[in-house]
Amino acid sequence: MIKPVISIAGIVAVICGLLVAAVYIPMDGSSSASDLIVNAPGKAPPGMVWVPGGTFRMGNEEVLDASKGNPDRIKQDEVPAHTVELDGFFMDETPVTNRQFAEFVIQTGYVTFAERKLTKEDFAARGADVSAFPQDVINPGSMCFNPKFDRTQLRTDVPMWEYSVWHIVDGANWKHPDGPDSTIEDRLDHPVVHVAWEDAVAYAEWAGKRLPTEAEFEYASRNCGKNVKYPWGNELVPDGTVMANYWQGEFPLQNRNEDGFTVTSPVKTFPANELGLYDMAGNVWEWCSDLYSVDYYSVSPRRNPKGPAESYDPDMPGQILRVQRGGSFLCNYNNCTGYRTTARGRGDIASSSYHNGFRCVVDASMYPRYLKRQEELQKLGVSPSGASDEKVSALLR
Ligand SMILES: [Ca+2]
Ligand SMILES: [Ca+2]
Repeated sequence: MIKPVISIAGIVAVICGLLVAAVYIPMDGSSSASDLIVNAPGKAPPGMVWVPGGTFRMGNEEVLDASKGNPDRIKQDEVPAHTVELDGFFMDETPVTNRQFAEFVIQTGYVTFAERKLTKEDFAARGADVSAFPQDVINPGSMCFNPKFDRTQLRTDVPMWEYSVWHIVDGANWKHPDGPDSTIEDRLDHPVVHVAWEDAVAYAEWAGKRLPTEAEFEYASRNCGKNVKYPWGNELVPDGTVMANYWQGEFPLQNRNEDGFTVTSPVKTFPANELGLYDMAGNVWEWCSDLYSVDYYSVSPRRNPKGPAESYDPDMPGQILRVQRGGSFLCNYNNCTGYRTTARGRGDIASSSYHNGFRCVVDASMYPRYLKRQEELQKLGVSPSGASDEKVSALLR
């Protein structure tokens, strides 16, 4: 037997290239897929992989029919599926880790949203309705799971019920994920959490990168847009193997913890998808650049969609919402099923939480600028994998 030796990158390029050739059928003449960026503009930045451009059906192809039930908990915002053409881009292999975020903070002195003593005006400037705020100055803090939630009062049949088991913890932030008494020192290679959207953008700009668009995230998660329910295929637990960090059992009453993690897990604990991307499902929800609107898929442009001009969600009226993707360690079958490749999430820009992080991308147009930035950061002694244990300890002291 002769085993052909083909690199994973080669296979991916071929698969994605074929997909472009096979799927693209010009419909409206508004654009031509032949000029999509498929080939990488150069060597992949450290810790990133090239996602070749292509054409795919974004969203969920299922026709929602209440009489047939909805075991996957597909939401109305995932339909209609629609054709999207994307240029290629480099994507971080993993969510940004505490170690990487620490280096950013060491270099810049950046203070995250959750660490700031904010006023009503700060929240109002980010779209929040502050009329019900009890005081003018809001203590620094962030959203955590409330293990002491009232089980007798739990109702899971109302919209947004998940929030009833959350609470804001004073002093919770990226350095103290469970509250002031907790630390990241034993979680340096876990995704950073408690980052608001503006914190994620600040990091990305510093690194010479940007947040992915929602379309880029879904396309990459689905291995260049393949019709797969999960980044690893169509079965949630193939051969009994849990493939990502999510919640096994009935949320929020029972966590069987079959994957070994009740909160975040170190990145790369679970297998990568075909492109070499880790944690695209589960672990933490990841901020995207787009504003969120429930009905965006009906009006989304075909080429490189970047989201609506205004956010809209009838369940969260008046709030400015940005898309989050991929689901978190809290997602499970009776709750959000956010680990499905087409599942959409969203977050208020004036908020952060303990299951929410991000990763970055670099597209072809940014690549030359990125290389210059990478050189500058190298001169400052910044490693792409983040700060050393010693540097983080010094920062936390
Ligand atoms: Ca878990
Ligand atoms: Ca994730």
